[in-house]
Amino acid sequence: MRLVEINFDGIVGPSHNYAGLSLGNLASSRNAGQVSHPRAAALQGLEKMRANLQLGLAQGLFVPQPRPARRWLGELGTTPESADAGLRANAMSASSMWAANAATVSPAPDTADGRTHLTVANLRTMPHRSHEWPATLAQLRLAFGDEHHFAVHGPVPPAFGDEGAANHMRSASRHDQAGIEIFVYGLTGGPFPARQHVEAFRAIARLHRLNPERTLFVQQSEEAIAAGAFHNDVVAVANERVLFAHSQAFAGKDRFLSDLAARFPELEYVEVAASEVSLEDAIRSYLFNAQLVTPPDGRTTLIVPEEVREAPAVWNWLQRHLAGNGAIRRVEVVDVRQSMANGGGPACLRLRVVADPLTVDPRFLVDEGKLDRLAALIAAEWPSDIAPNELGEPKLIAQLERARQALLDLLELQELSE
Ligand code: SUG
Repeated sequence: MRLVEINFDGIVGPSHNYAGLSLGNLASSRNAGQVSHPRAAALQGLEKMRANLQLGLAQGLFVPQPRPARRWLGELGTTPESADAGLRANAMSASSMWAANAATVSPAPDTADGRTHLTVANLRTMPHRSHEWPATLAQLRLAFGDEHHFAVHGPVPPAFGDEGAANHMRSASRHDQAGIEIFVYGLTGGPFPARQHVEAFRAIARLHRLNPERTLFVQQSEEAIAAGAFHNDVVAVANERVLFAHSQAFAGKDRFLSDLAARFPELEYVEVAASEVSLEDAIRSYLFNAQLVTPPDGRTTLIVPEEVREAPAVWNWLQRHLAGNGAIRRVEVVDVRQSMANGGGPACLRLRVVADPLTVDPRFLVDEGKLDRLAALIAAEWPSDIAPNELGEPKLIAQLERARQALLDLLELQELSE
């Protein structure tokens, strides 16, 4: 068994558009009504995967969901043709690209039965995301179908909102060692919804058979949610020994940090003080919505979006940190602007799973050759742009459904056809 971190990125679906559906996600609201570029968006996502491969990291993918979500509209007694514009937009979002919200993952070294556990997120707070979980679950059951190594759970009941790995962190000396799992929940977000309910995470910790002594629950600060950090991964990210966070990320921060350090003395906590980078700058640039990874050369690397380079206070902070030989040893910049405009940075686009790649269905793993084939298909089939008022056009709908089917054919994932 060779347990490594595998990042599964959601391929950006052909219906990617800016309908402004996520209250509390400032980028989504700011860009509502803009013309989107699905083809460019998906190609940007593939280039990010390629950059990960070139760093020597294992890389996987998830496929976009059927859009329009005919099944969901049917449950609401309507169809893509007859639904009003609001419902239709909720059935057309490509939001499953943000795979950090697909599931919460507890790697095998942390669980009592020695299997990697995944619980699909119910995403019940936002209507456009609340219907993602059945199609996500179908993919998880395929990708991680080896029951000897994985346990895939259905969603926790919708009484308790759950947004998956975006609010979950793990501290461990190495990925393949037992770690401390950290569950970040929201209580209030001022004017904005707190999407992650503590009861959902308590249930997941039980279902995943975690050791309560090595499990922490911490509240996300109200000020962070109110400033636009609708998920914890907009203000904090952890990898192995390093926890990188904004000083205003957590409520009861001192207690949390001392509880964590008591359980995990090797912790290297890297804090960005509000006096150096404001919460507003952190959220606009997505400094923390970065992939913090350990490539084979062992140098802790932060993969940030272009927007970080464009925010002087943020970029200068990183340069000072690098010059001072801090815990982060290398910074890589990726262009995911189309996703960023809907509030999804490099970390939102991936689900981290610690596993032996040999135990994963190979159709969900990528190499450079597969990325080339995917890029050619996307260039041929994905729409180049979509204006929000085009979402109901039969010609566009036919193109979206054709494009997805072509992708499933290329990946030999016909089981996921609807
Ligand atoms: O749930 N945006 C997503 C962004 C998710 C980011 N994920 C993480 N932070 N892990 C959301 O708010 C915008 C869709 C729209 O407006 O059409 C949207 O759903």
